[in-house]
Amino acid sequence: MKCLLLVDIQNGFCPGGHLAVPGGDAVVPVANRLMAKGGYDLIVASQDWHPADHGSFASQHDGAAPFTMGTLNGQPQMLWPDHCVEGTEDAALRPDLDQSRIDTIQRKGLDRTVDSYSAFRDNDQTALTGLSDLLRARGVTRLDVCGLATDYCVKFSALDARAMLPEAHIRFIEDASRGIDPEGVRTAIDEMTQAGIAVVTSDTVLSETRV
Ligand code: VGL
Ligand code: ZN
Repeated sequence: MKCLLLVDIQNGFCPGGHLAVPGGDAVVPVANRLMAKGGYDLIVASQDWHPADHGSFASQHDGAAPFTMGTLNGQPQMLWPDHCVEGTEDAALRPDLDQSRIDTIQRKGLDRTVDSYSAFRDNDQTALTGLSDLLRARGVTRLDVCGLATDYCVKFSALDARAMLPEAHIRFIEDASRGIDPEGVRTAIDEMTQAGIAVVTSDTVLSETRV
């Protein structure tokens, strides 16, 4: 069972969005190609979905500027611009993403007291989203992860997949992903590689199904 996890390919993380990732929109055609021709049995898209008063927003901390460190529930927390507020255009999946091929949407970040970069669990690693149970129930043995942003939600989702699905082969698809900070992207790729996650391109994935 081969699964594709598309992380947070939402308006908010693309140019024009509230937490725009440079070149974020460029992942959409690659993701569409992977969904159409990657030979996946299951396609899951995660969606960052915050209440308007989420504690990761700088606006909820007196005088704090976005992209500075603060605290949330006693833990260090990067403070973000307000983004992906539930039900808004910013939180919608990109309209050019072929949603007809997505089997399941996994929302995350609903609890205002903790951030949730990973599609599998909150940052304090307490509450699970249910995605690991779904992938186990579906017998997923191969999981490819890509999307936005490489240095946050993609990295944490891939590392959690590695930890929570020890039997599965996990890959990160580099050209179907973009990051917020170039240095953070390099670190993310190092961390994923060290954890045993393979770094591949969409060409590699598509060549497996090409006849
Ligand atoms: C993300 C920061 C805050 C992401 C989500 O999708 O990478 N980053 N919320
Ligand atoms: Zn968020």
